[in-house]
Amino acid sequence: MTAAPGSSTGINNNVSKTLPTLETFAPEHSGSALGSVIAAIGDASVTIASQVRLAGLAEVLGVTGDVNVQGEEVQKLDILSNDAIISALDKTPACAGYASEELEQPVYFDHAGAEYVVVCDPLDGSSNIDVDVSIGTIFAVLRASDPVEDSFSQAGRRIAAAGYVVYGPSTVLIFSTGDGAHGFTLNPESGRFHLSHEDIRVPSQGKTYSINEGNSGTWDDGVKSWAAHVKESDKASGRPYSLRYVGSLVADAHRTLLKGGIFAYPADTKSPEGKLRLVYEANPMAYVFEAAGGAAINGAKSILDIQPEKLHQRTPLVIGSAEDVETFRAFATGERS
Ligand code: P6P
Repeated sequence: MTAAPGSSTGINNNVSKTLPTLETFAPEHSGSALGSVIAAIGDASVTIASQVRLAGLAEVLGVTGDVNVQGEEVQKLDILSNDAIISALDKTPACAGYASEELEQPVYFDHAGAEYVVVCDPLDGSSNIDVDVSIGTIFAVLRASDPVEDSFSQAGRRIAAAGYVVYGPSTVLIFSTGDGAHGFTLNPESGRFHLSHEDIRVPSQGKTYSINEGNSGTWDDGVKSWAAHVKESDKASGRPYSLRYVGSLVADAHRTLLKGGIFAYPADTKSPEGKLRLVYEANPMAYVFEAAGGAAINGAKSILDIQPEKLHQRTPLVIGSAEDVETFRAFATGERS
């Protein structure tokens, strides 16, 4: 196959240039304060994508030797990603503050009258960096409270916008402002995101389940019963489901958002509160899934209705197709056995 004119890859890259960009897609946002915050996160993710792509060559692989507030080994790309986002938001007058998995406390910007704050896991799944598995940035935008310090304890239901960026074979930014979810794919030649997934709808039921089966000995009886249920053979209900588990939340969530099915990281005896973080991992994912017609619970109730008590608190997280999440809830609460 010969390369298309002007392209070194054989893919006609001119098409993407006619598609709406992150800035032009939502006229009600482009130029708005909220749009400027989303655009800033998009700009930072372009920088992060280039660093992820060069990880091996730029010798940013490996660890800094430090440990973050979570007690986890810090990968160099975690820090570079966090710095890229802070730098972008520091240049965004609409952003008053930023909280991150990489920071014990939020940072605040000297932006008088700024309307929003951002919460973020700048590089989720970073333990997969060295083995070239898809990783990602997860974010939510909340309205700034008065005092601004109270902004970060708002329940997910109050999110103004949320989404994630998956650094995989392509770099895709998914975001929602509450009514539908949309995807933009980065054109690495232009450095711009172009609309590639308009109005994503999570299928009402899927064919895959995504959970770390290695933890099955630590699950409670309800989760064990659910896991047995999805593995039973029953053609009428599309079972058994296939297991798909990357071990990178953004990768597992993105597949589930587009194809349906269910992702679950339930509480277990190792992680009695769950492993994933409520404010900057579960809430943004829950917001996107509900906006796309899916569901997101902690096993019993909607993630978005949980009142955060601490910035870095953990939660069980179950996201996916509405019917699949409801089946999980029924088993997890003992309604079914
Ligand atoms: P486990 C990655 O470390 C992460 O925080 C999420 O991205 C992922 O879903 C989860 O942990 C994987 O955890 O215990 O299955 O390795």
